[in-house]
Amino acid sequence: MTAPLAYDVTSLRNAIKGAGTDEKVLVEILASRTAQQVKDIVAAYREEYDDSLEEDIAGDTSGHFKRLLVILLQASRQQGVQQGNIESDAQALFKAGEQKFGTDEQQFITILGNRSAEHLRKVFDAYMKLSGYEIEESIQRETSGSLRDLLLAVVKCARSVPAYFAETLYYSMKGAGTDDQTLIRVMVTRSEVDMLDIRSEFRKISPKSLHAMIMGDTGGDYRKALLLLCGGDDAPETCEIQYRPKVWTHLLIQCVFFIFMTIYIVDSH
Ligand SMILES: [Ca+2]
Repeated sequence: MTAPLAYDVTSLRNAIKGAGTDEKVLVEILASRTAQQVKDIVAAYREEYDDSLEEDIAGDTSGHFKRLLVILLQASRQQGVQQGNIESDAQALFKAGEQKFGTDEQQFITILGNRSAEHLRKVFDAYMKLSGYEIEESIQRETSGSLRDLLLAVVKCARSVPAYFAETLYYSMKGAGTDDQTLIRVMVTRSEVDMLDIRSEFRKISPKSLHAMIMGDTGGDYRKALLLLCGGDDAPETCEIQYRPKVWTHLLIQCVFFIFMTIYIVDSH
């Protein structure tokens, strides 16, 4: 099992088996992972705990939020663009939300849970032309709670996964205090995947680079490890100079982190 996969499996287990449910972790992981990654997570979870992740999540959540999580766990998004459905999907979303008294959440779940990212981006454009709203605005108005968070995460990931993680990292550090669990989880699971793209997206939304913000928000060995996962420091608007530590250094750090977090999590229960 790779370190990021093991980290996902442990994070999901702790999100549902701890006291209460950590919806934020469910949302972040299930909205952003590829179909193959979700399948690997489900298989690794079964191997590790001899439990069904779908049953465990379904047992811990409810309503429309649960329904969309289950669809995402089944990892069966359509492939490519269904040209003939772009307009009708946009209309169905408009009718299910802005044009309806109340909201038909099921329609949002079906379309956002089953269409490909590529198809959804075209639906969002058609939706904007049709309604005059960004789909995010309508989701904000028409839904609430964990379902709203999950729908927004799915939309953001359909638009750009690195942009979604740049935003997640930014809010984990912005303002007073730091959401260390989120910061570590994103850095460990994305460092070998799309960290350079995340760093460049981060630069678009933050006055400081990811590197500089980690420097300011953390300390000691923890900071050193996070900075290694991050790589170089990006100047505003340019990401030309890209420093990448050797792959084995990354893996070593991930392993150390993983062990550290496992001890921390086990210890805190
Ligand atoms: Ca409505």
